[in-house]
Amino acid sequence: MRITVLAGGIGGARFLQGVRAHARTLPDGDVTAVVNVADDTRMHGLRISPDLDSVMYTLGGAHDAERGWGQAGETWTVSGELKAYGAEPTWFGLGDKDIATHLVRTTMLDAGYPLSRVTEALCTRWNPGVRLIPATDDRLETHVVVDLPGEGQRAIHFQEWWVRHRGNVPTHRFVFVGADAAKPAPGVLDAIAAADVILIAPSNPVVSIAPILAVPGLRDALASASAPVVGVSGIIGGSPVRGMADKCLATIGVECSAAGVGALYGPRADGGLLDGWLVDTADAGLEIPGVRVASAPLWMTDETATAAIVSAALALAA
Ligand code: FO1
Repeated sequence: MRITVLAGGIGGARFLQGVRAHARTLPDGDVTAVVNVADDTRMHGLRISPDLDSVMYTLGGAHDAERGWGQAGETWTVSGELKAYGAEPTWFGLGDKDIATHLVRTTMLDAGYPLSRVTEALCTRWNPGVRLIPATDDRLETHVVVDLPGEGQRAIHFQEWWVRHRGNVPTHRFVFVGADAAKPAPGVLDAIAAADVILIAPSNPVVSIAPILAVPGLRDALASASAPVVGVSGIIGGSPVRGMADKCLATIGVECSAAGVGALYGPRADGGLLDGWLVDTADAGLEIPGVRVASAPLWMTDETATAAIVSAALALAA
C-alpha cells in the first residue's frame, strides 16, 4: 500500500512515526512524506529547513522529544560564541550537532544540488524509513505581516514571528513568498498520483499544510488523485495539540476547532481536499457536508497510539 502524507514539522514528524509503524505491518507498505519548506530560512550563512529536519531527526531516532526540534544531547557552544560576538539573530537557537546538518545542506545547495537531492543525501545517514520530499525545490518562505512597536506594519520571516515573538504581536496575514513561481519537487506529483491513500498530517493547517498546497499544481494533483484523501485533526476540543495553530487560525479568521479546520480544508467534491476527516473523540459527532467524519483518540502519546490513529485514518479512507 502506497501512503503519501502531507506533513509539517513537529506534529508531522510524530504522525509519520505512526504511519511508518503501521506501514511496517503491511506486506507492501511504502510511505512518502511531502514536507513543508516554507519555514526554511538562512541564518548565520546557513540554510536551515526546520520541518524537513524535524521529520528526519525524529524518524532517524535522533530528535529531542521534549523540544520537538533539533537533536537530543545537543550542545550550544557555537551558538554561545555567536552570541558573544553579538552576531544576530541571537534569538534562534542553533545546536552544535544541528549546525553540521546545516553546513552540509548549505554546501550542497551552493554546489547546485536541489533541496530534494540534499534531503536524500542527509537521509542516507538518518535512515528515516520513509521517503522525504520537500514540497518544492524552489524558494518558498512564509512571511508574516505584523505591527511592530515603533515600526508600524511590516513583514517578518515566519521564524522571527514563531521564535522571537512567539506570535505575540498584532498579526495581519501570512504570505507565502515565492509560491507563484514554485514547482513541485521531483517525485511529489508522482507520489500523489500513485498513492493508494493520501493522508494530511495533524500539522498546522495555516503555516504547514497551506504552504504545501500553495505550490502550483499540488491542489490540482490532490483533486485529481484516484486515492482517497483523509485528514487528521491537529485540534482537539477547540485547542491545538501543540504549537500555535490557534493564533494562526485566528489570523485567517477560522475557528480553532476540528470543525473549523475540516471546513477550511473542505470536501473534495466541492473543490476542497477531504474525502475523510478524523477527529478526536472529544469532537465526535461533528458533521461536515460532503466529508466522511470519524472519531478516534488523537493524542499521539507514543508510537503505538499514533499507529492506532493511522489505522483509524486508513479505515476511514477505505
Ligand atoms: N524553535 C524555537 O522555539 N526556538 C528556537 O530557537 C528554534 C531553533 C531551531 C533551529 C533549527 C530548527 O530546525 C528548528 C528550530 N526551532 C526553534 C523550531 C522551528 O522554529 C519550528 O520547528 C518550525 O519552524 C515550526 O514548526
